[in-house]
Amino acid sequence: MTSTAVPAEPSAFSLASGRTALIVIDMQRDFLLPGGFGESLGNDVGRLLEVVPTLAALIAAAREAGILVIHTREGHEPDLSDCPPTKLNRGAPSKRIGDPGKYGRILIRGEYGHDIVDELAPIEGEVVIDKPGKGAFYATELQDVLTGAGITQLLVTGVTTEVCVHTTTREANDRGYECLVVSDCVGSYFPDFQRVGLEMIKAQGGIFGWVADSAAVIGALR
Ligand code: TIU
Repeated sequence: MTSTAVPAEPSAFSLASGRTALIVIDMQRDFLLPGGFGESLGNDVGRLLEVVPTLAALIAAAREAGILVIHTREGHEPDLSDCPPTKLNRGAPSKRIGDPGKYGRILIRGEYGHDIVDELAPIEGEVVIDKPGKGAFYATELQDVLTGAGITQLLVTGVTTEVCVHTTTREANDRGYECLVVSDCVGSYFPDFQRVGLEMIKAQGGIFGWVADSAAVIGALR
């Protein structure tokens, strides 16, 4: 199997396309559009929308290169049986998970707001992982999907950088996956968290993984 060196920090990332999946974390209307969960937590959701065109281009390049694309969605069963009380109540959100929002019940599976924004909609053959937590491995089939597909490397994208992207990257790193976080395809409501979140990944010799921008990754996929 051939591998291609992606210019990355803290060192070049050796991308083996046959063993790589692109994971797109939680690009859901509830996080990106006004009236959803992100806004109910007091956030300026506009910042996350900036990622959409860049990520759409990376997804297109991955599809073209035959890379497995995996999407995740954070959310809960309609009866909230999989949502711990701490998550429901934390931070006194203006609307809680399960309350009616502009796009249906907030962060509930099957609701319009829970689904992925139109620009990044999964296509046939792509995997969609529904997760109740911030990490994509907790209480999901992700590990089995990756093992079954022979994946050992992840290109990590989505929102938010310091929450679900970080949790998933840390979980993946502990499981032995090589993670390349794509800096302009992850987004945060907070510019400082975006900057420091990326620094934390690549610090200490790449304690959780590597960081590169989408131009570097797309260049290696061609
Ligand atoms: N609040 C926040 O920054 N993020 C989340 O609640 N979930 C994800 O990051 N997907």
